[in-house]
Amino acid sequence: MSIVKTLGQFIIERQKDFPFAKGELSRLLRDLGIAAKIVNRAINKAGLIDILGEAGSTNVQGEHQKKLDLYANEQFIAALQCGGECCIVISEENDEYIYIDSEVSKDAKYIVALDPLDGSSNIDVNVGVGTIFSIYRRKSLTGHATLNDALQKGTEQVASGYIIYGSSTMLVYTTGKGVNGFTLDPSIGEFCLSHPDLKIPNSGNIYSINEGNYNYFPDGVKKYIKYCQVEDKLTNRPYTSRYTGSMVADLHRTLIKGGVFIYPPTSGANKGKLRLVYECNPMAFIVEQAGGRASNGYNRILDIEVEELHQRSAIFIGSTDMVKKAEEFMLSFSPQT
Ligand code: P6P
Repeated sequence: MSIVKTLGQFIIERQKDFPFAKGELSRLLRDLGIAAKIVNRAINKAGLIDILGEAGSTNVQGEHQKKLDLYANEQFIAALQCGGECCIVISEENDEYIYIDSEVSKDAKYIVALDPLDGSSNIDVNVGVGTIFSIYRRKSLTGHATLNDALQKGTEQVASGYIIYGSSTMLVYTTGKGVNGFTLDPSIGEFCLSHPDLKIPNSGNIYSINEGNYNYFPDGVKKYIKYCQVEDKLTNRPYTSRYTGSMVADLHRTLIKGGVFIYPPTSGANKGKLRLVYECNPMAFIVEQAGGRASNGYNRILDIEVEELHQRSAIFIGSTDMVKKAEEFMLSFSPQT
């Protein structure tokens, strides 16, 4: 009978990967795991306790109603405030960064960037949604951490991960020593190691993009989509198209099965839609650690300079061979200006 290894046990066991670690990162990951379980409980009950509603309305109990993404945001920020290891939180739900000014966090050295509930518009149709997190070490050594500590390139991440609230709830993360996946066992309320040392296939046959925007795509993307659709037995084409509108769900499938996920620039949004700091960078760190590739069609995502908290970026991410092929089309038909 195989021994169940919980997230907590795994984190402690892997602490030896960081000889100078004093347990702060381990405690930070634990705090995120606790918030994930609380949010998971709310998502699973959302249809029953009527918290799907729009913010501002009241639920059947007459309580002030919170949208689930606001609830998720509050839960993750509360867990980080109580945990004492985080000094700044960046969240999709907050225009400005949140400085955690509390006695318990006075020596905190980590910065956490969050998309607390990505794809939340899919909740009421029961499509998988997720939380994405990215962890940095503050650069300043004294005084209050500032915006300058928050604006760091993806290569500076010390850890990143996501939680997918799907048919099962999983937490997948990396600290730069590979990628490991944990599935929540509701019967014991623990995330248990289920996908050790995850590796993305070098190639695949699934392309994932919102083809409804086809007319607004750069020529390189249009030509790549046609390439995916042409029959060619040698290269396993035509590929299959899969797109849920939830980045975490699409990228989790891509990580497990292989494939390419693209959210390109469009004529209406020349930087793309997805956010660099709390969507593209954390997912790029994970996919690269699993052996894949992530770019904006021209440059490595993790090398992109971060100039503002809610900066957007195009993203081509997934199996190395497929991302490289898409980049070839971008270079040939939509050269970087
Ligand atoms: P579109 C969800 O709103 C999200 O931020 C990502 O999770 C998802 O990949 C993308 O936007 C979907 O955007 O324009 O295809 O609906």
